[in-house]
Amino acid sequence: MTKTAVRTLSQTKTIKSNISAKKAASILADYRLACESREASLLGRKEVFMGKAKFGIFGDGKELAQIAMAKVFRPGDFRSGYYRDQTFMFAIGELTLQQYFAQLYAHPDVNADPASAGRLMNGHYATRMIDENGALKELSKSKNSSADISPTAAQMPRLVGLGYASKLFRENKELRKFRNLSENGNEVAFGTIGNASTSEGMFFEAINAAGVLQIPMLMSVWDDEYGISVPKEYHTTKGSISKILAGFQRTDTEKGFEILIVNGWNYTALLETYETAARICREEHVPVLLHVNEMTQPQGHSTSGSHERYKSKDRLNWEAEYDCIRKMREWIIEQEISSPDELIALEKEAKTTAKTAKDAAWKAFNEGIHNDQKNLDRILENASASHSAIAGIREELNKTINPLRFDAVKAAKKASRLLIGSDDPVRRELSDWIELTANENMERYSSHLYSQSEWSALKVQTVSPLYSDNSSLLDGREILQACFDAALQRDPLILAFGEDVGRIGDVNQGFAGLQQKYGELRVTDTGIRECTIIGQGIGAALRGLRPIAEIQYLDYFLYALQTLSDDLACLQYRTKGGQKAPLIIRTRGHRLEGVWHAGSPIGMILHSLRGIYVIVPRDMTQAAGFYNTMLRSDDPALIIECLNGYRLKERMPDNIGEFTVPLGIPEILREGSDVTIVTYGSMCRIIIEAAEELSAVGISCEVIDAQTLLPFDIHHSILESVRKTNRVVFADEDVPGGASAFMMQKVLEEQGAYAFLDSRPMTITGKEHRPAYASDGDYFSKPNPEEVFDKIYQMMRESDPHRFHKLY
Ligand SMILES: Cc1ncc(C[n+]2csc(CCOP(=O)(O)OP(=O)(O)O)c2C)c(N)n1
Ligand SMILES: [Mg+2]
Repeated sequence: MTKTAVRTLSQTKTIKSNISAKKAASILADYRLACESREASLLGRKEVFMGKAKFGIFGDGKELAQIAMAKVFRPGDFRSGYYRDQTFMFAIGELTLQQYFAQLYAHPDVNADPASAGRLMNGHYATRMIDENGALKELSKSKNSSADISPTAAQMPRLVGLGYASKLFRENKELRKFRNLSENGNEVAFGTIGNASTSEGMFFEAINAAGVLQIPMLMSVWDDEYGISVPKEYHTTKGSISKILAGFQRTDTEKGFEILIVNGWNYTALLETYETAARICREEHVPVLLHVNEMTQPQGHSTSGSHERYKSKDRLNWEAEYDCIRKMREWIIEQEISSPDELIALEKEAKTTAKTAKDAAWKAFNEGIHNDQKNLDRILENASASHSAIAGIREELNKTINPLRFDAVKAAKKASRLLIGSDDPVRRELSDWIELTANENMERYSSHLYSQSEWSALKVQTVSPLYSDNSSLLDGREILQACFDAALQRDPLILAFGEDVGRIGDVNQGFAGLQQKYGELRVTDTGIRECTIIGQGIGAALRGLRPIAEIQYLDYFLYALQTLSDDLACLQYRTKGGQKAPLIIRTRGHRLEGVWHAGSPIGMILHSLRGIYVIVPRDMTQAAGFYNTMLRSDDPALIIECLNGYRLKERMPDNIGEFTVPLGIPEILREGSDVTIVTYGSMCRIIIEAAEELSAVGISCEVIDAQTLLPFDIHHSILESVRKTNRVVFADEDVPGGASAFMMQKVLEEQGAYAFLDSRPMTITGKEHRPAYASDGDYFSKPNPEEVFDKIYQMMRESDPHRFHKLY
């Protein structure tokens, strides 16, 4: 076959004459699955309209392509897809009809909804890749689906990483022994996306990255010509993604993609096309784009509306005629594989199967709620005789149709309020029920933001740095380089990549010489594509590798933020501990100069990345200790190095690859008795300088380096300092109300330090605008030692004007 043109494989073939009984059975099994899946979609929509579920989005119209895709999906393979893929998940045996409905109802039990334990809308698929202890399962033996998210095209960055891992497992001989993770990199990363979502920037970025990396990524575009109500002309130049990506087609002389086109209603062509696509991907490690055209949406986009509002009569008629199940049915009859009567019977069975599963899911969903409510009902019943108002509350609760958990909680709390001040023992019983239920619901709805396994970053053993008389004084960058060298030496699963990380060992030379030492697969340059650098890391980490993905400067972090926030930060949470990606994101920030080289939007990070630890080491020794900690844990972390610290001198610990710094433990850099100053990162040096000046006028500052912002001071040590000084200042380079406000909330509200304050708490921050350029721009935009001095002096003057006279 020529490699120069986009290809359309053969259209429906006649197999009437030579079809075997076995083949016929397999075709009918496929047809049955398609019918069951369709029934699930139809029933799902009804459940929403009956008020039993809140929202529904279904895979009808996409069934046959997904069955074809499932046939070539092998153990060890990975999917990164979107909400239309129910039929695929059924076909690979990783979703039952009952689980499908359990998710529709938001059943908060991992056994009922293994993908999300009721935490996500329906249509978000995932397999459980880690066991109940948090250990990775044998991923090379299971069929794996990475956990779906809702933002369109947001599955793309991660897909790059899933494919990239296969390349590493195949090409890096040191990884051969990890057969629990990969069989020689034979695994294909299957992506799915809707036609309209290909308009997103990250789709194009990911396609380009996959072409550059030459990874086994099989990208299917489900093309139904619409994105909700908006037709293809508004989404895609020339209305066709395969047409505009034709330039990616590989040729005999140039690497690229294989691009294949097939219609979504053509069963045999789909089977054949997927066979070809998977073979190319798996054997040759060449990415394939498979454009599946002429798909339909029999029920429209979702339960939010009906497509009759925006599709023409002609389009609706066409969709009815080209419905893939109808087309397959016609073909089965035409090929005499089965008779219309037999098919009617099969279709009836499919209806019953789907309905039975739906009923079972609904029953199980309600049973859990009912059991909780039963215990409360007993308490309310006991109280009813003596409290008629409680009898009313009970009656009201029992009358509620399809009650949810919150109905019982509301009733219990209402009843409790009626007993305020009473010594009736029912009050105690109600309180106990409320507390128990709150704990259970905490576990149901709020567990697993971070790892809860034995490898949690918070459980890594602390090992102090060791120094000897001849410990050398080196540039900060050399400390980091030695740490990375030791890590790469210690663990073949560790790798690092990013812009300029490979050949020159990053722009500040933390990896200097390490590509030469460990090879291009361990220390690697990438294109300028922050979002897919992160995706490359997420996918690789999901597959058991230990990537350090570098974002060159914190100022360019915004390109990566969406993927970090929507995908990585909530991964453990949204799967309730079913998946983990212990990715380390390395970047550098704080203190350089100018609008795009200043690096301090820490509030933005803290507000969007709960679920990722945020570490802000003040120097490179602390940074090395944090890398060592995180590389021994299974949590993801962002480590922000100080841009101006690479050439400052530090002493090299003798155990550079071994010592660890614990998370959430602030360090007192200078003891004092008048005011506690909480800061982090590069500001530590500025605050210390100011503290020295302040001590000359008799003000004693206690300077505390928070070290990590997520988690923040887990043992409340700052409270102890404030108890002593009775004054507190939070200082950083972020905007007013940014990370300083975060720290203030933690210390004053959470730790309760407000009770010990003699002065108004204060924040010292950068200006609201981005920092101006050059040294003066920096000085007047960000906190400087003089400003810190003045503000703290003024604070002291307010409390003791006789001792501290007017400054200016
Ligand atoms: C970033 C983002 N923008 C908007 C939405 C809302 N939305 C959900 S699905 C969808 C249309 C997607 O169409 P397409 O990719 O063609 O997939 P289809 O539903 O047609 O299979 C939109 C706009 C979203 N989920 N994410
Ligand atoms: Mg579409």
